[in-house]
Amino acid sequence: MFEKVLIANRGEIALRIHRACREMGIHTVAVHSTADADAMHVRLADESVCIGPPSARDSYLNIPAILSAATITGADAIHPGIGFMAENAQFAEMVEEHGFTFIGPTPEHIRIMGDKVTAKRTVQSLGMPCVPGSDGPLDTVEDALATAKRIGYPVLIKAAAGGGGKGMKVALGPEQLREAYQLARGEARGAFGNDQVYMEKYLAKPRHIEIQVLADTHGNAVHFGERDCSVQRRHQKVVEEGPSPALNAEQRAHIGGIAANVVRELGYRGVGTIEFLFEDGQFYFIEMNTRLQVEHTVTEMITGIDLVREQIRVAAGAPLGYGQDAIRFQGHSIECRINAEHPDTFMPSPGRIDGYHAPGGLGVRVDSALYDGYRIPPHYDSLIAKLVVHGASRNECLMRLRRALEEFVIGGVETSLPLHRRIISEPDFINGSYDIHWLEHLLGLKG
Ligand code: MV4
Repeated sequence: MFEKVLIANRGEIALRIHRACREMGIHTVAVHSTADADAMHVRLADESVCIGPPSARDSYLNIPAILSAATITGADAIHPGIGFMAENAQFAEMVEEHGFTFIGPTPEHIRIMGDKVTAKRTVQSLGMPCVPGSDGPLDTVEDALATAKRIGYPVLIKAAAGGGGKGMKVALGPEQLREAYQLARGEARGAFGNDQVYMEKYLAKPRHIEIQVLADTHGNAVHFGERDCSVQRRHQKVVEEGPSPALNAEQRAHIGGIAANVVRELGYRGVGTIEFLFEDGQFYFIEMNTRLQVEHTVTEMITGIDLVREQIRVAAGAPLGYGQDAIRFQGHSIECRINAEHPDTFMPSPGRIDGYHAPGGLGVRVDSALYDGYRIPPHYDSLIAKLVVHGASRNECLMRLRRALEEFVIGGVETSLPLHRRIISEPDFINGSYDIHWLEHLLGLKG
């Protein structure tokens, strides 16, 4: 096992990784920008290294600075956390070249899944159900028109280098498609330096359901069930829950079995998330994320398994040591992502925390690096806390979440706490009847 892990991240996720390391007897190294000198992840780590100025580009994305910090502190392994370096194949490669272990998949697997066309081809060939669409990239507008004729309108043009919704264009008919095709290519070139696009049948009202997977380096792979992440705004997840109110045990075992099988066949290692659209009882693969996710906590609450610990164990070469049968799903969990942002405009609200009280009690977990007097820097994303609640049933979970949101006090900055109190009081949310457009409709962003 590793003796020392460098955590190449900040905020609540750096703290989350530090906690797993501590419980495994592993020493931790924090890295931080000058803006994060007083951050909780820096305070708690055994050692810390300043890696640059506030701008993420010059600090948390500064590969030479991170590798130098690992060298001077004698770390064995580097955990990239979420965002920043987590899905950067070149970083993973350089980490290994410098003699450290990258706590994550191989650079090859990161690369395959980073190109959405290659990802889809690869998993489809291994039996994954995918959205009907083009067989690879679209080379010409004629190619696009012929594919749309075959699969039927409406269609969606997506960027191969995209993901997370960037550079998507819907077309309802051939006229619109000509325009959407050119627009999508131009936007993709501008945003990613890669104008490759592909086509899918457009699903109008799907849910976003994702399967958590884990594989070791000995040919074992399991799934940990699903999370329903349909409650989102502008591709930012707001509330996640597991199990999905839309699935039964049979559907879960079916898609989970396929997901575990695909990662086993791929020779994948580490944790991963396979994202699906779910409509009319059917699953359609859209993307695979080759990293830990913010909402991994929901899965931890219903399985009782520490996913960061598992991630570190398999990176060190340990076998899983259990099979699918050992993974049991108990009760229900809901996570609220709490951002420092204005309730009406959703603009970031950095500043000094003045008055902080986190809820507690049975079944209540708060993952946050906040403390009273902490200054939220304006340079990074606005996630400041995750409130994750567990209950024996979905109803118990909702009742507990309501009281936890009542207790939560974060003074000094604007937060999304009021939005969460509103969401969980909505009859549609209480009934579990929502799709990926539900929150934006509620907020009046769409017709
Ligand atoms: C889709 C879709 C409808 N049909 N693909 C957006 C993010 C990217 N990961 C995939 N996305 C979508 N792909 C087909 N064929 C609708 C979306 C989509 C979406 C998906 C998941 C969560 C939120 C979303 C919000 C808008 C659109």
